[in-house]
Amino acid sequence: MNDPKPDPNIQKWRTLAEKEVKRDPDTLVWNTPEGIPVKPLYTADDLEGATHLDSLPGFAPFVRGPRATMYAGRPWTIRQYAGFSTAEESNAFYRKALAAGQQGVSVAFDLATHRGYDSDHPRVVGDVGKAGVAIDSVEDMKILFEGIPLDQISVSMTMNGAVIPVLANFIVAGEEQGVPRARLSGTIQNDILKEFMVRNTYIYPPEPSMRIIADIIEYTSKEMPKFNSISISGYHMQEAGATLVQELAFTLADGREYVRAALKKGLDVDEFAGRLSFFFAIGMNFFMEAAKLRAARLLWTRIMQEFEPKKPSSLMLRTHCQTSGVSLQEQDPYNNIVRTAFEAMSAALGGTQSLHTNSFDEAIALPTEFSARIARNTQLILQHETGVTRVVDPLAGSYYVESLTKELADAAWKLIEEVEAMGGMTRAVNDGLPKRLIEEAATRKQAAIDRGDEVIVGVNKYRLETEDEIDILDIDNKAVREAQIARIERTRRQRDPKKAGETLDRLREVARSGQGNILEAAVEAARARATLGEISDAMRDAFGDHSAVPKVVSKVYGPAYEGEPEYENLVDRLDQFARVLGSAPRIMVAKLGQDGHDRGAKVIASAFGDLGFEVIAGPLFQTPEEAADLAVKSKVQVVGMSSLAAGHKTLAPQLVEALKARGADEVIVVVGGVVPRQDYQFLLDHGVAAVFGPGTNVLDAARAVLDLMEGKRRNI
Ligand code: MLC
Ligand code: 5AD
Repeated sequence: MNDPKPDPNIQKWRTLAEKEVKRDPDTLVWNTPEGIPVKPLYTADDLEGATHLDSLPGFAPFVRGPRATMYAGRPWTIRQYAGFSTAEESNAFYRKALAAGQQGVSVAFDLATHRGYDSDHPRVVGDVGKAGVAIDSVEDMKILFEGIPLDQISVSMTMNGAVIPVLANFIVAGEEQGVPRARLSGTIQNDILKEFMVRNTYIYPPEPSMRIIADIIEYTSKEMPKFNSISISGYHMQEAGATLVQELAFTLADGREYVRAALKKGLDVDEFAGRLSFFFAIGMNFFMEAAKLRAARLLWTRIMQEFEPKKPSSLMLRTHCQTSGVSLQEQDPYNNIVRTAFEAMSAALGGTQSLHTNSFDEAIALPTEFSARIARNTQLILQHETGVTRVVDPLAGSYYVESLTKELADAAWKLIEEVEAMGGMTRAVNDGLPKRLIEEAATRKQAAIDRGDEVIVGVNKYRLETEDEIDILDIDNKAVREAQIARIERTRRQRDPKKAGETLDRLREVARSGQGNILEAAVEAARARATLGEISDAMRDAFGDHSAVPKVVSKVYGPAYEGEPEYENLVDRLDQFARVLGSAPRIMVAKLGQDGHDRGAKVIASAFGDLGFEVIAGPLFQTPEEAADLAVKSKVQVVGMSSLAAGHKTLAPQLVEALKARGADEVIVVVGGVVPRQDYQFLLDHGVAAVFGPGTNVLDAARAVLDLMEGKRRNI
């Protein structure tokens, strides 16, 4: 647009455009959060410098797709992520879904399992069976896959922290189902770097965590040729607020780091590179998301060429995608079906190999059978009715999409090079750079939504006067926990204790000494019915636990509101209140239980800090008692508990009680996050002063907290 020697035809267009909109057409440029200016018109001129345009699908650099025929030969796998309650209930859910058109299984584990705790551990009382299925030993794993032929159906398991016991249990469950490990097909997420950045279900410190990954790649490349050893994930970065450029760059840089870790084990690159897989989020920026997948394939080929593989498949990026959870809203939730359908179409146009479409009740609770059916059918309709599968890479040649592909690739490459200059992704993660950049982007996005610059239909515009309640899935967490504890006790009673003990000792030794393969040792322990918690603890003995000190970004939310009376008034009110109080009002943002989803907590902490609160960011994974201790020690007036993993009904009342027990009844407790409206009254009856559901404007929340502090108890 700012071409010094504009093409005469473009000049004509500009003149006409100006007449049409009665202003300079440059004002129509949309500056995306990625820093990419999206123009109203793209032409052949925009393709200058793009070197990928002649490539063909199935050939490096795979911009047009990893397969020659893509969906014309075989559509993507409809792979819905699911899991809740017990192995029995999740198994029944999978079998029904497979009978109704789903093509692959994808297991969501509960947070106790993620963090390496058995269901009987005191730290996980609120988490068992809530956000996924509880798995404590091979016995649970066998039930999970009963009647699902593991030599025919591929299984994805989203597991990172407790990846060793979970994969070991899966291998043994397959074996006992009559399927040797060489015939198991599927994927294990096994991507720890993004856990340290955003997802937070880590257990051990970074260094031993990287060894675990290398050991898994080594084991699977030798023993499980049909199994994808890793799913290098950007999904959670976008969920945590990352821009698409950040998602792209950090994911590919993570991938490069894992390749290096595997090479350090002495593996040949062609032994394992073809079984590395990826996972991206697909949000609402329709064309840019499709372009992102094309750019990802281009860049991955570039990265892998450095390692000089011989097999073309070693250069190939294959990916799973999931539609975006954060793009879905609690308000007017049926709109989410529409959002998800657009996102799914974008993933298909980008050339994904496998796809999960979210359910419309995403922002409220886990999917019900009904919402899961609509989500699955969204993909079935896309595959069977729209014709998108008939042609490979139908967006190719679009001036806009090709130009976006190049711009995204260039911008991401720049960031990848920055990470490289820091010494690679493990170093960058240790330094905290990616986390900080993502949290800044998340805070900026929240400000854009709160200000209404970014429109969300039914939330900050076109909001309904009244919202109908929808049916939700509620898990009876107490019953699940009791059933799990009974099964753990039975397993322990029936096993050979000597054998279990010996295999655990051997595992501990392999972990400690650095000699031998950890997964191989864990398979023996799983076979001897050592539990997930015991296997994780044996490794804890060797590696220790990782704990992170929460850091909060500042001066991002505030400056975005600079000069707005609404913001300035609130700052003034807080200032006056601080003068009455004699110091800034103090709020602690708490994360309880094993719920590591901290985007919301971090954004609140950051924005409240800018407004004038003194914010104490509590560490992750606290028990209610630990949180109460910190609140008392920090002399806060308010504790804001952020809950995204459905533990609120157990944990919030316990927090209120713990504060009372410490004589801190005056501390106001508020709860924010994914809390269904059905639960509000329960929380209010149990001493919670206010509940802030999804989609709450941060300034509204701050005003409400201030009102409460000023003694006006009210609910919003
Ligand atoms: C594919 N095939 C073809 C073909 N297309 N053959 C002929 N012609 C074509 N056009 C072949 C492939 O080579 C392969 O065989 C087989 O068909 C299956 O195809 P695929 O493309 O490999 O698909 P799939 O098995 O589904 O694997 C996709 C994947 C994998 C590589 C991306 O890693 C995967 O399934 N990932 C899913 C990850 C996931 O669900 N994660 C959930 C995260 S949820 P062969 O023999 O070559 O294998 C989460 C949320 C949270 O993380 O935070 O909790
Ligand atoms: N069942 C189905 N979907 C789930 N998600 C998380 N846990 C489950 C589960 N148990 C989905 C949601 C969320 C994303 C991380 O994965 O869409 O946003």
